[in-house]
Amino acid sequence: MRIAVTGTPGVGKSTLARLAAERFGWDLADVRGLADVHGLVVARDEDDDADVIDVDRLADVLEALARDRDPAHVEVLDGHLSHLLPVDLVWVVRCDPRVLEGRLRGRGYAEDKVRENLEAEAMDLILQEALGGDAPVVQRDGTRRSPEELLSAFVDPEGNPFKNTDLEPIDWSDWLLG
Ligand code: DAT
Repeated sequence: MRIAVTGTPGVGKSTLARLAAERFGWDLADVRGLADVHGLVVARDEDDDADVIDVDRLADVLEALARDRDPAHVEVLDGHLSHLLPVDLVWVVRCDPRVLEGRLRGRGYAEDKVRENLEAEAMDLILQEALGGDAPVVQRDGTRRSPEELLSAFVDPEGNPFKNTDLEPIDWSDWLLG
């Protein structure tokens, strides 16, 4: 089975995905790396300073790979597009825009790119996209949790990722209005 670890850039996806893979012996892959390996980074969006990935074709590749896999085998798929790919479960990691802002600025993102990502986070954009898919969606706020605490909020100690499948309530509309 495949778990998408998704969320706005900077929320802590890679940190969580790496920790989960290490803790439970799961495989780890990231969307950007897979797209690269399969020749599916199709363009570069200079305005957005981001690579454009052919998500539909990557979905076909991942579908084919899953057919050859033992269903008990767990793979975590890290990336802000991972919820658009064939997965069995989606983990949406969240981070308060007031904290996320510092992380994105620390990455050297341009002002409009920082703003765009903070607005997307405050408006639950990725959560809404994920809810439009077929897989169950779990949402957790990582703002005041260490990576360890965040992992424990997604998965039970035995590594059963289907134990908690609910959406933690999150409302950052005050940030949007402020
Ligand atoms: P993403 O993969 O979503 O872009 P990341 O895992 O690279 O995010 O983390 C972004 C930054 O935030 C990085 O400097 C590590 C830090 N970070 C990640 N998880 C955290 C957590 N739970 N608490 C505090 N800082 C965290």
